[in-house]
Amino acid sequence: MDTKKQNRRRFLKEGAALAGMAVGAIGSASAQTPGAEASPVPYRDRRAYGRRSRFVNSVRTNDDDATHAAFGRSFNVYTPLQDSIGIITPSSLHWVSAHGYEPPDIDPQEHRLMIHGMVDRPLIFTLEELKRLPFVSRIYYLECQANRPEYKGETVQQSHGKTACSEWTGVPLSLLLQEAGVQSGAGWIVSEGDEAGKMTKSIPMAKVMEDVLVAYGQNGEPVRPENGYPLRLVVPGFEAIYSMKWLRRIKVVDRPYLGYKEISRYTRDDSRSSWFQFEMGPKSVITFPSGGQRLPSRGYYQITGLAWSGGGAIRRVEVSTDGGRTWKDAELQGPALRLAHTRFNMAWKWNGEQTVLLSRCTDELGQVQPSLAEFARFWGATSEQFLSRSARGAGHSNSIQPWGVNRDGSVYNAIS
Ligand SMILES: Nc1nc2c(c(=O)[nH]1)N[C@H]1C(S)=C(S)[C@@H](COP(=O)(O)O)O[C@H]1N2
Ligand SMILES: [Mo]
Repeated sequence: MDTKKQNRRRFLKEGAALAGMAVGAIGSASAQTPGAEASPVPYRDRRAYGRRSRFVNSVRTNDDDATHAAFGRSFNVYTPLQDSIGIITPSSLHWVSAHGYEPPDIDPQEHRLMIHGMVDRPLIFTLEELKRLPFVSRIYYLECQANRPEYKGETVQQSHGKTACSEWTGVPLSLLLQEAGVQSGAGWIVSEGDEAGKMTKSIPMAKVMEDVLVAYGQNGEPVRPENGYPLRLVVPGFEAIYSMKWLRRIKVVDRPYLGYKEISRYTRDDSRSSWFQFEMGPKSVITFPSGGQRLPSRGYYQITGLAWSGGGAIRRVEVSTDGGRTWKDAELQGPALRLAHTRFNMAWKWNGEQTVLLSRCTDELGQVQPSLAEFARFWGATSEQFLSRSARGAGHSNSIQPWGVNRDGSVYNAIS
């Protein structure tokens, strides 16, 4: 019998335990902070563009001063994964990383996308012209390579909130390049954004021809301003820095350009290999229960979380409720799409004792998410060096996230 059925049967059999939950013990188990907006939104304001209930107040935040300092005058906020439901991140809660410049306020009528360099026919598109071309919709996650569990956030928003998953709609970049006619000897593109600092990033041609999108749609709406309106690249599975926002120019070239923003972000001077990191490894995290939340009583819970991998689809997620002594397969709540967040669940009866919860995933390539110790060893360092940030930035940190549960039900980050 599969885990799904087993879980359900166990639930039905022991349903009495659930029904017997003391009335006083029923409280909000989520990290949604109570305290609704002062007054209901007037009827006329609710009609034109929908709003969520005034009792729902999950928001993007950033309390990580170190990241702020590192990025200077940046617009960085994280996704509240502790409140996530399903696999799609609402666009309004999609995390934002912007390097030193405010998201620009772009008039779509004025915006142009130029394709030039090693092409037979340089092209300039208006947004309207792009929208006349064949388009596709794909569900892909994005993740910043600075999404590093060893930075020890208190909540899952702080430790893992630089990832989100959307349905992206747009034109395959391969189609535009076929129109332009890529010349022989061209092996890379340089993409450029339209903010004041004109961010650039070089992308290998093989990836471009495989699955890169020039997206104008996000979750059934135009891409949000902070996420790249009116056009962004979506480079699925790669570090999100490749997914150029406010896309205005693509230059076809013979080699990577190593622009200022390309080598000054997420790279290390002592390691040229970090200039060319692409695919993110398999990663999972339990979103409930997670750091900062509180279990109101002993008894039944659904442990739930998200898993994803730059290597493709998630095939398996295992959960341990005893600090790694034993592991059980979690249920993958379909669809488990390639290069998308995948939701996992597992029924758990908390006996009121102190414990540690872990999740670890395996992707379709057979890659298994490592522990922090394994990850550190791979980079010739120790867990302590990663936790103290002296091994700062090595590799794509995808280590297993432990959440500790205290006897009073409080949940804390137990990384060590
Ligand atoms: N034009 C432009 N594109 C950009 C960036 C930027 O600063 N400017 N940041 C990159 C980085 S480092 C990340 S992690 C992702 C963040 O995408 P999001 O803000 O939509 O979550 O955008 C990438 N694309
Ligand atoms: Mo990033």
